[in-house]
Amino acid sequence: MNQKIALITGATAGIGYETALLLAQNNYDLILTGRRKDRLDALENKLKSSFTCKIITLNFDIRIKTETEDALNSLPDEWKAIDLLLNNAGLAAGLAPINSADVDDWERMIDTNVKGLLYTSRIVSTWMIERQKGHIINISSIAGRESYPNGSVYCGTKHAVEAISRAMRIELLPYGIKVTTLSPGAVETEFSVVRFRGDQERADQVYKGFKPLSPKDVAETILFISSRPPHVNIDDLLILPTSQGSARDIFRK
Ligand code: NDP
Ligand code: 8X3
Repeated sequence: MNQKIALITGATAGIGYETALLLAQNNYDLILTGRRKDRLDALENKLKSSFTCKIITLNFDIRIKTETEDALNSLPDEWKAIDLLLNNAGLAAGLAPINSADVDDWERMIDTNVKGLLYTSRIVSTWMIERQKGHIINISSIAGRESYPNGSVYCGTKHAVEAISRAMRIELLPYGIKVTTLSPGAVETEFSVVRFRGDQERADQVYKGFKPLSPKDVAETILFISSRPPHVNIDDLLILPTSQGSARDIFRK
């Protein structure tokens, strides 16, 4: 085994995928999760052919409590010594006002972004408490600090992540466990394609006329956060593209 173990939820795309690549280069063994098994297998092969790290992939839907519990509890004991948990799996579904938004979209966002994060954190924090060490990084969003029209529930889920994160931070203080809230602005990933149900043209409009963050920019920030000395915790960090000043203020040329 390498010296450190990281568990990344939602490693099949975007921020989670890039973070897996970067942590593999930085002496982490990795537990990688997601629903798309073909992508998990491809990532595992890529990492194993390029780096010396060990990999376990767990293919489950984080919205389903029993699937999440069974997958995590199936880990061999030596893999439960997780140093870094990146609660990253998440999505926005739709962009619509309160009176006409799709209720199923609300369920997907709440179940993934809030309940999935909670199911995972409950189990992994128990293991961290036993070892009196660990670091949990919760991916929130600028939408966790501001609300924008037609995004009530996505913004609501990310505000919940911020609140949960702050409480976790205090609850886990006695055990020396670090908790960080990391809130990105616009990052060009599959996020908008998912939000607009596969409409690539509409997704492209989101990033038009300015340079958004890349998932690698966020991965590098995660590596920085996770490599601070034991007495330093990056508590709460907002990272935005230079052209973005708030959730709704993006300077486009
Ligand atoms: P992507 O769509 O590129 O990646 C999302 C990841 O989450 C995928 O690996 C996906 O895996 C996983 N995921 C989604 N739903 C589930 C589920 N039910 N069970 C298990 N895994 C799931 O988006 P990003 O990389 O951009 O998003 C990562 C995080 O960053 C999210 O929490 C998002 O809210 C947040 N964020 C994104 C921003 C952006 O502008 N892109 C800005 C701020 C925050 P699979 O589909 O294989 O299950
Ligand atoms: C993703 C960024 O502004 O689309 O969390 O909500 S935003």
